[in-house]
Amino acid sequence: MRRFVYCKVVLATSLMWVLVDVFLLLYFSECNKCDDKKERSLLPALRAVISRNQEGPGEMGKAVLIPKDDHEKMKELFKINQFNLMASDLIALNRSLPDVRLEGCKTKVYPDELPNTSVVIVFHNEAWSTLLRTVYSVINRSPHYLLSEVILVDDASERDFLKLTLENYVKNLEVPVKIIRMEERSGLIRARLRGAAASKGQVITFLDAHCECTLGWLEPLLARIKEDRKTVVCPIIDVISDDTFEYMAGSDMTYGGFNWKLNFRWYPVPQREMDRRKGDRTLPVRTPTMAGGLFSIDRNYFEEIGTYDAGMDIWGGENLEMSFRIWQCGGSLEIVTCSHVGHVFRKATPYTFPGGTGHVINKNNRRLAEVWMDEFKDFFYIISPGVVKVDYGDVSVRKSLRENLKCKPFSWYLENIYPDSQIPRRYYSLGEIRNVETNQCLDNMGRKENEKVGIFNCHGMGGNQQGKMTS
Ligand SMILES: [Mn+2]
Repeated sequence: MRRFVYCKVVLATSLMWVLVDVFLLLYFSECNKCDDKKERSLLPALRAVISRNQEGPGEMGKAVLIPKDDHEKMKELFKINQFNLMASDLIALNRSLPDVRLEGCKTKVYPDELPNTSVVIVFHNEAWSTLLRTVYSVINRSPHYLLSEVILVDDASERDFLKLTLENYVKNLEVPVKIIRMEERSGLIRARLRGAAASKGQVITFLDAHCECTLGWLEPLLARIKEDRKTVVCPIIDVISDDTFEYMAGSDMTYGGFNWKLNFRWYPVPQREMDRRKGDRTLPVRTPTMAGGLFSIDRNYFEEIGTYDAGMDIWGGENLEMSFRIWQCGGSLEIVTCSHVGHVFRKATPYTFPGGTGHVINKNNRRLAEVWMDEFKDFFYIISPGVVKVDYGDVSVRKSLRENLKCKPFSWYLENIYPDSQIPRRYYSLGEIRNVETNQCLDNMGRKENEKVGIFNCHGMGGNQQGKMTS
């Protein structure tokens, strides 16, 4: 009996020493710049040890699988936010994540004097667990001297827990969290404008309400803005599965573009951009467009360049509008490949679009095309004939902004920033290719590039029968 007690004591003390060793090891390996007073406290290191020892659901970004018995309930809950709410609710609000950065990113040293940032997060009926996990990941993985505040803009949510419960909860967080309420449903664009106006940081970082920031996400973004204040920067957007909440690293080999219908799309980073960076994948990628959900911008530059087009409704097109504007008006847009932030990508939107999804997006795209695309807007109108019928409001303010900023033409953008665009810089003619005898037209039959075209009865609606003569 005594021997058993003896064993227990020996085991307990050795376990304690192992923990102390792990702690010291982590403390000294994490803290490469130990002269740095700001991060000297033992707390972050301790927290790192604790989070690494967690073995709960979803830790280290692992998938959460719901047992078969709960599948009915799971499917019901899925509909609320169009992601697996049951899985999300099982995961700790401060779950651990893998370090998915390129090796070359882990040892980069950034200047001490970086600008600080406000983080602006707009939400509309967001789930508690995803919203708070976003906030925790920002607070726990950003050096606090770089984080001015977190601003949550509530775009007229209807759920009760997002009211007083949320307000009381965020009071206890380590970083000031401000909640702003829109009086009525206003959409992403106007809500972000409100958040930006209330923010105090030198940089504004916009995030979606279902994100998770990874270790070292912030410094490379701010460092790039410090180097050039007219650079607008995006992290690599990693994928958080909407089914399992598994964390999957995004690629540094894709960048943002768009197709004829002005849909944002990811495309492989072309060779010219690889060559410009001399093959160093840790250097920022110049990207023609951004996805729009996640980016940082110098706050004064945000003002100078004309914030957002407040005439746009709810959501859609604002990311391309901003992308064209930045490039055409003398700034640049980059993906900082050393910064990783996860985002829950969904297959369907859970949001309502007052006025109808199609109408809202057509209106926004029409404003985008009218203000920034010059004669190239015809490509868009020909392929989406419905767009020309929508009332897009008054764009004179945006047109004079373009004039005042002495922005370059869209042809310059296509030539210099997006030469691999589907929209040709030079063309002779646009239209259908019709056999007048049979009234049949060449039709891409919905197939992809470099596949065979087909022949189909002419429908005169453009779309798949739209051709361009380029030489
Ligand atoms: Mn989103």
